[in-house]
Amino acid sequence: MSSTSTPRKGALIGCGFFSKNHLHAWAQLPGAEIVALCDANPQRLQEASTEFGIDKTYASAEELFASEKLDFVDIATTVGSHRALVEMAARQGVPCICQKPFANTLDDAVAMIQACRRAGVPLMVHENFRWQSSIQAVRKALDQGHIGQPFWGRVSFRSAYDVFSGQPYLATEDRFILQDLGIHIIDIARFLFGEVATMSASTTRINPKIRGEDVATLLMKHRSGLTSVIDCSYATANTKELFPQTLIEIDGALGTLRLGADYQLTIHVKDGDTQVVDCAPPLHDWAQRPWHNIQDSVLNIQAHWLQCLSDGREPQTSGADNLRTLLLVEKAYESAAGQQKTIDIVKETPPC
Ligand code: NAD
Ligand code: 89Y
Repeated sequence: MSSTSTPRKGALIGCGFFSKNHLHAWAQLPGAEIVALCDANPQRLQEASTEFGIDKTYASAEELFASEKLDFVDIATTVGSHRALVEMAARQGVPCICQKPFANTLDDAVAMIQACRRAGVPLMVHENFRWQSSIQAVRKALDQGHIGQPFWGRVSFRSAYDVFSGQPYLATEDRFILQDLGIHIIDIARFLFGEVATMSASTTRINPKIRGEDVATLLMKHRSGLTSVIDCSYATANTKELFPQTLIEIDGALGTLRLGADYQLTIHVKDGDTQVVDCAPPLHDWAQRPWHNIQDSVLNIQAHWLQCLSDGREPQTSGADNLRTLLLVEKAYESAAGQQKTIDIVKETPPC
């Protein structure tokens, strides 16, 4: 859609902690206009309505769909409500974006994918980490072939940042870091290294005040032959707190890539140059450090959604694509519960 066309009319369901980022990003994108808000919590609904100047508000998705003619809906609720809301959007024929984690079970994910497919409506999971400026820079450097064929990679997220004050539900669920954060890191590994053939995992809980695991380490063999290590921790007090930065190491036949602290990407070519690229994200006028990296990726994924709607293309992280990430999360829990048993991911991929 060109910038002179009428913006697509969208509604946002779920006006909680993270939704402000969606709303700021939509306001920055000329191709969309959020015309209505929905939240079961009247106070949150009112606050978002006032802050973003969106007058039409609904206490339930049923009322929203009954009253508004929408070009898309953006679901920013927590995982327990996703299936009912996505299936409702599909019944109404409304294209939808759904926040991560997409589903609590693979069955729920498959049901949502099939409902949208049957209804012929596009579905994208809001898997935004791959849209961070630094992750895109790593992908570009790989594509440029500087380091030749990659054979080993590490994607790492280690922090002691207090995520529980903003998102208290993260402390009380049975599953924590893999389901909440590891899911992004696994998606980055798929984005950079391709699909996974086998995987094993170990998890542990260090923080006694939370219910789920806060440390996870995965060893994966990709179908290309590359080996990757994925490591995540919310129990790691580094000398410098880097939340929410993902660090990356990739070794290739001709050199190495290192995405280090503060978004500095070092590309070293064997017997050649070493180049350092600053891939820090822009600080939008609505963003706050240290979240600006994630906030910029929200803008980028929402722009991608609008572009895909205009082009009639499937979004990169469609429901069907995200099912592969979810499967890896599910199997990582299974492997960790079974003494790090190695799981054949190819055999386990659900038909969809
Ligand atoms: P939150 O609990 O602060 O907000 C969720 C809101 O949804 C609440 O206000 C709740 O009342 C509303 N809600 C729930 N079910 C509803 C329903 N059926 N109808 C209407 N309203 C309903 O949660 P949050 O911290 O904003 O997180 C939301 C989602 O965003 C989570 O899945 C979380 O994992 C995800 N998240 C993603 C990122 C990212 O970078 N992609 C970052 C943080 C959070
Ligand atoms: O919920 C998580 C996410 O998706 O990104 C970071 C986060 O907010 C806390 O781990």
